[in-house]
Amino acid sequence: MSRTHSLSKGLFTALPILLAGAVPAFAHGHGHAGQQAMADLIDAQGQTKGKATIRQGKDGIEVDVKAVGLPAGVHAVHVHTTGTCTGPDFTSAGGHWNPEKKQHGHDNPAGAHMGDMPNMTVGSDGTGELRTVIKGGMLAGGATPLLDADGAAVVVHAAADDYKSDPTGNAGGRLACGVIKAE
Ligand SMILES: [Cu+2]
Repeated sequence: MSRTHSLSKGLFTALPILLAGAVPAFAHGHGHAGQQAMADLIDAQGQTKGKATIRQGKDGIEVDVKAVGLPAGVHAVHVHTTGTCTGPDFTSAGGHWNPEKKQHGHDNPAGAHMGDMPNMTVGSDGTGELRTVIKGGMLAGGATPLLDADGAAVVVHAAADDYKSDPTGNAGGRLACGVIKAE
């Protein structure tokens, strides 16, 4: 009788410690406040074209773009400097996010913009995915956060980025745009 009692008491003592140990793993998987964001991509007609998920990782900003309903082919994808997507041309999103005042493109000796990302290949089914890391980028906090006063946007272009032509990479028009919103 007294043996059973002390055993269950020991279990209840251990429970808060087990729960406390589980909290950091849970918080990491779901992002901290201000450390995760998303963007709904829309086209010139306001139709949904997929979404982007954006997280703060330890090496930079992790971007995962899942696009739907786009023309097959290779498309440039960038983070642009202003969080406004006004169709049909989406010039409202401004140029590429470029807090370090560099030139465009990873193949440009004077590059690259922080918002420069690899091209995304869209298949014949109209879907494409781009997963990349913007090295050294900060979503919030720091000297040049992505989510500053005027926000930022993800833009998918009509053509491929040549990774060197300043300032646009010859990427053509803006097919889809998504305002990045903190979650
Ligand atoms: Cu762009």
